[in-house]
Amino acid sequence: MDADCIERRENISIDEFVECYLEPNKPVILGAALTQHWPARSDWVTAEGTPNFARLSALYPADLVDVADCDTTYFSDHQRTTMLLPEFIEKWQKGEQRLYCKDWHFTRSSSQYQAYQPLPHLSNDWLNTYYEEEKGDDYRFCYMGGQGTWTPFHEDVFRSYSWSSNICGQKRWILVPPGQNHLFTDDQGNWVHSLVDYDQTRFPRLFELKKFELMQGPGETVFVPSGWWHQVQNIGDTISINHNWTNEFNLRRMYDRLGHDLQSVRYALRDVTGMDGFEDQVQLVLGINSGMDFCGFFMFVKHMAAVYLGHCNADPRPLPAADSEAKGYKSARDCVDGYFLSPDSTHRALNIIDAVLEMLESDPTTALISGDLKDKVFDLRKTIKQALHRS
Ligand SMILES: O=C(O)CCC(=O)C(=O)O
Ligand SMILES: [Fe+2]
Repeated sequence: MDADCIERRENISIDEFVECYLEPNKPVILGAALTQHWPARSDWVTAEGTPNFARLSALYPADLVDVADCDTTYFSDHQRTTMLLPEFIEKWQKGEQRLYCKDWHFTRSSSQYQAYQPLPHLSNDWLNTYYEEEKGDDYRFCYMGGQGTWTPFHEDVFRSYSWSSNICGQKRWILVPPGQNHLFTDDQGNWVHSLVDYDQTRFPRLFELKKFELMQGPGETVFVPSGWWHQVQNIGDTISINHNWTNEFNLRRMYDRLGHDLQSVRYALRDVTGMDGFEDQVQLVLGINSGMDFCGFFMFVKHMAAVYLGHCNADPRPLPAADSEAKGYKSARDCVDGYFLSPDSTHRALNIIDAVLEMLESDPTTALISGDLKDKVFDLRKTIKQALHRS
């Protein structure tokens, strides 16, 4: 595939983003002007455009961060250690190893100031709304590392979308559209660690892979669609802010992924298929492996359905104040742009929720597991239908 055929958009309305990229699940690079006003883009960076090491250490002196050694392999990832952020920054400056600070939940500790705000186009974020409100957790990260640090080939959790904005530096991305797992999976069911350095005897058909490559410059944002595998390499000292996120447009994909993972667990436990409580054991393992079982998925959907049912019954929430200097972080729900709260958007979201719940309700697994999941799904669908009918 052409090396540079991922579109770059400098100026794009939310409507156009939804129509051309979010709904069709297509990648896009959003222009640097959109992040220009983020405090992180000036506070974390020197006038020369390099990381402001001293400032970062001063802002986050006590944060424990996960640091990957990019010259090692640990299952599908690199080996990782934990250290204080200033310790990592010191090692980074020395540059003796390719160390990469990853998945740092920097918004948790920093109540000092709002370093950024998700672009309005990317603000319809059910994953962070749910995790923040129900689990006290989040999928908001910062990544920092020097020349050649990289993230191995992977697909994101829950078949979520990701967005990644460069605060400074550049990233080289390889993006692989869904449906090609057979080309990058070996006889043992393991996927390839790196698309640029691999054993051809283990992955003889990898050369057939359809893929896109792109360079992401300072300030630019990459939208990674749902189910697109990717590998990322930093060019020079690079810092990025990344979110995993989901919404109505990939809810079906999220559900399909759960069904696929369920089949893998069933297969792994095939020797004990007939035992008492087998389906509950499968759910237990599914929850551990995939981060969510069927009931967990339902709780997630129910939470978001309640948000939209609230919109049907009351005035839409006012637009969030555009005050990026505000102290403390805005909740995921408060970042959602008004575009996604309109009556049309609310109807669309509830209709999609109902369609996915219909699949969950009629899935044989739903009736097999203990508890009354099927009844709960039925009841929620009834409430949604009534609300859709009323409004
Ligand atoms: O920037 C990186 O190293 C990895 C980013 C990534 O995998 C993502 O945003 O989903
Ligand atoms: Fe990723």
